[in-house]
Amino acid sequence: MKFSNDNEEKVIKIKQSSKVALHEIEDGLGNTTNQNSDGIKRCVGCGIAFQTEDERKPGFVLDNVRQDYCLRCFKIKNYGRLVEQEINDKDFIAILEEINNSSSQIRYYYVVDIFDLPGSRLEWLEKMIATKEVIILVNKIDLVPKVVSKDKIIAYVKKYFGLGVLKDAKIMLTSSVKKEHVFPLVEAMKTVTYDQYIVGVSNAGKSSLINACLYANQQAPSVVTSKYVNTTLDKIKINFTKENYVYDTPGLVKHNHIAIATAPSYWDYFFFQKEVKQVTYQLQSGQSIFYGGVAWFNYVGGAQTDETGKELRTSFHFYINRRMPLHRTKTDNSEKYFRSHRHALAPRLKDKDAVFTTHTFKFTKEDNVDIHISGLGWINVKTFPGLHLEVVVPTVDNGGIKVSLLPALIS
Ligand SMILES: Nc1nc2c(ncn2[C@@H]2O[C@H](COP(=O)(O)OP(=O)(O)O)[C@@H](O)[C@H]2O)c(=O)[nH]1
Ligand SMILES: [Mg+2]
Repeated sequence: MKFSNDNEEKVIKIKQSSKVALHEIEDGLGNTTNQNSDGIKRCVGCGIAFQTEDERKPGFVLDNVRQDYCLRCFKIKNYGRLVEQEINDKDFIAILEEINNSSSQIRYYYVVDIFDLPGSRLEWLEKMIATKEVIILVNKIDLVPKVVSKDKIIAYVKKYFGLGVLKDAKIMLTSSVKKEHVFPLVEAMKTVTYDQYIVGVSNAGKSSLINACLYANQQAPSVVTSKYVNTTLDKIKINFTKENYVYDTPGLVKHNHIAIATAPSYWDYFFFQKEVKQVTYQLQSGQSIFYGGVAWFNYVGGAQTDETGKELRTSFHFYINRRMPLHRTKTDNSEKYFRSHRHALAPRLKDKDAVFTTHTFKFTKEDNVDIHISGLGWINVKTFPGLHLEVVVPTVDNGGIKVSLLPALIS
């Protein structure tokens, strides 16, 4: 639906004047964020305190008494609109530090995204929460191809966290779109009567999980979720029973995720709802594969040969978002190809003069590995001595797009 500016104002005003229905919620149950005894009414969508003074600032509402959602959440929820906010990392870190210091007995649910495992980890957050009880929620498990067993994923994640501060944390697989992965979480949450917080990077799916838990518990899902970052602005209190509650929290923006190098209109290519797609290429050295117009992969060299000295092709399995177009080209031409096609390619980079960082992988033995590119999925390959690969990603601030080498998930 499209509105002109004038109309849009009008529609929003009319609609916003009717109270958003949270009628399934009894007093003290469900999303209780705006039923605080301290008197400050908060948005049930993002947790921010309401204000009626400045429309450009977080928490603005037209009618403080009758509305449950701030105008920003109302727009995201009903029109899928992105509304820019002046919120920065410092505010988020302050909220999380305050939480951590608030009590000695806290249970954290640390949410990581299975499609972006390395990119959804935050070292400082892991250090902070490690002093308390932690359950790692490996989320968006619906994205993993069904052939991969749950036990295998758990063993994989356990090994991945095995060397870090969270090595003893319990691991649960979750997905807000699969009931069987929501019920065990609600049950786990309902057994605890001390403070519980759901934490993790922005877009890991924290708020969607809370909503799924509310729904599974026959309460009204009310927290606002979106493909944009900074959707949740402050903590949101959810009561599953009268004695028992969990807080949703804001997530830190992933500065190392490819989405930040593109305009928000392309974010469907990076945050999505369907199982990942596997695309296999049999490549010769000197060939490259492009991810739309945002990054590319080079098979530089080291190819094996047959008895006659002829080069053997190597299989590369790309695990990607279904919407992501891949194109094959010659490595020699790759940067030129990118520069000449950048206007025609989708998704494309915001910065037309983008500079690139090359990640080099040289293998000395046989192995089965995944190269993860934060936001683009992973490339699986069986390595051999001499194999030389590169991943070329746009250079962004804060250390750039995360590219990491992990043992293979699917073998
Ligand atoms: N496929 C899939 N997508 C999810 C899941 N949970 C969340 N998402 C998507 O991930 C994006 C971020 O979700 P949101 O709940 O707002 O994340 P938050 O920032 O951690 O609260 C949205 O586009 C959601 O639709 C899930 O379990 N499976
Ligand atoms: Mg959220």
